[in-house]
Amino acid sequence: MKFYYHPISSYCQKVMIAFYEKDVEFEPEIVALMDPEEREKYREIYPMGKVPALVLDDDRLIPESSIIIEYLDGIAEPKLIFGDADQRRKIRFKDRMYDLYLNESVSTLIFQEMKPESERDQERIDTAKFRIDTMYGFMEHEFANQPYSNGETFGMADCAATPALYYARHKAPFDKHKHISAYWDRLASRPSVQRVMTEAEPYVKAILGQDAAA
Ligand SMILES: N[C@@H](CCC(=O)N[C@@H](CS)C(=O)NCC(=O)O)C(=O)O
Repeated sequence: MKFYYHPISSYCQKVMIAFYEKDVEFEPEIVALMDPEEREKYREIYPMGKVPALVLDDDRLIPESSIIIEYLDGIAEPKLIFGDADQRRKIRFKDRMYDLYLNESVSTLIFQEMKPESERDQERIDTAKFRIDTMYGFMEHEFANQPYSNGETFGMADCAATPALYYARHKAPFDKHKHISAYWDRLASRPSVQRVMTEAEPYVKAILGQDAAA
């Protein structure tokens, strides 16, 4: 299967963590999203133009990070969406929370800061900061009692939280939240996460600067 991605993209990192946790082989294909020609070419594969997307050997297209992980769960262990129906619902809920309110907000801060000050949208920045603070409050409480987002076992929501926290470290530091910091240390010590971050590092340094990858 062919995996269309970019190493700097948090949603792609989320899926790559799942690939490496499961040790599933895939053919990686970097999409240079900054290059208009490559972008147009990629739209022939996935008209929405978003990465990640997976194309199976029988040509079925599977876009969307959570849906790709759900597909991978059907073909390889360990399960990242596990447990009974209620537990699986909770995993999907947290995965969405991390995507929509943590990851999207951290990305907003990164992209807004890349703009000249006069062009920044203060309302968007304030909303992003509010959502990050709210998520940190929720996470600090959760991780006081459990090592991973849905209990004792690493799952899909943790795949989503990892890239969000990787980028948040500098844009919205969580070092004053001791339980989130300990959670980050647990995530960062996983071989799957180390591999994804090592592969991303040269791109992160080149695009976002030396400090972003530190
Ligand atoms: N909901 C999608 C989000 C994917 C997404 O936003 N990908 C970004 C990179 S992190 C992208 O392709 N951006 C290019 C664009 O928006 O055109 C998922 O979970 O896969």
